[in-house]
Amino acid sequence: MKLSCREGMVPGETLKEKFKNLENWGYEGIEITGNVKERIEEIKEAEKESKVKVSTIAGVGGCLLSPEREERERALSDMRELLPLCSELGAVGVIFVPIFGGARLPDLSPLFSTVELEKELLIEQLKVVAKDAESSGSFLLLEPLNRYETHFIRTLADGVEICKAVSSPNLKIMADFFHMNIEEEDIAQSLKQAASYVQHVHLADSTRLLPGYGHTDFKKPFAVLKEIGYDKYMALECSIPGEPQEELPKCAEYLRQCIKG
Ligand code: LER
Ligand code: MN
Repeated sequence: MKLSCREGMVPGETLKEKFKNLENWGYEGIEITGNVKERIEEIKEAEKESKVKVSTIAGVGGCLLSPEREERERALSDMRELLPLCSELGAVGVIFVPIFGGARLPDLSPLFSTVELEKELLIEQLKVVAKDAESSGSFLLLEPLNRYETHFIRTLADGVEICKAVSSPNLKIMADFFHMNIEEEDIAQSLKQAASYVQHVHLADSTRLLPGYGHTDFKKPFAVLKEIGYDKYMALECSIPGEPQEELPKCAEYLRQCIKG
């Protein structure tokens, strides 16, 4: 398991400096969160000089479940643009959320309820864009959120159901500890059940602060990740209560202790 961190959490005047800081503080990855195409040369340059690599890319715009065709197409074209950039950078894949907030499609009962319609529309679009993922060799990473951020895919099992319906080796899910702390009955157990589909992890404590600043138990779920042979990244996605230059190295150490068990 490799530790990564969202780029916005890392101090540094330049990307190179952020990479250097993360390397010195015990991290192996960085999660890039936008304008990747415009910055591709700068990112590659920073990667070349550092042991830190790009773990993942977030920042798909639009919305796959919008009633507006342009918004759906924006999401699809962002995914198509970012997938080959992931392969160029050696990143695992592109993170996407099917929809934030409430439903925007109509309720077509008795033909389709809103959620049935959303599922069908999501699956049909993912079947197409998953082909791009397959040819790029990178993953599309579906992220379930919690009930306060989406009405739709909220558990790892919900995400796995979509992956099974799409049936592409390059469509997987990612597991965010903050959302799981709200939605899963047992985080460790749900990771075990979704094992072969989990290709990325977001880390935050129950408070959405750095791990260690809340009541989430990281040891048991990490033991499951070890047991299932998870060897990809776990990226911090949270707020830092203090000075990042002190807190980020301390957090890497805390997480390594939790991984040891
Ligand atoms: C939002 O809460 C979140 O967890 C992000 O990773 C969504 O992309
Ligand atoms: Mn997340």
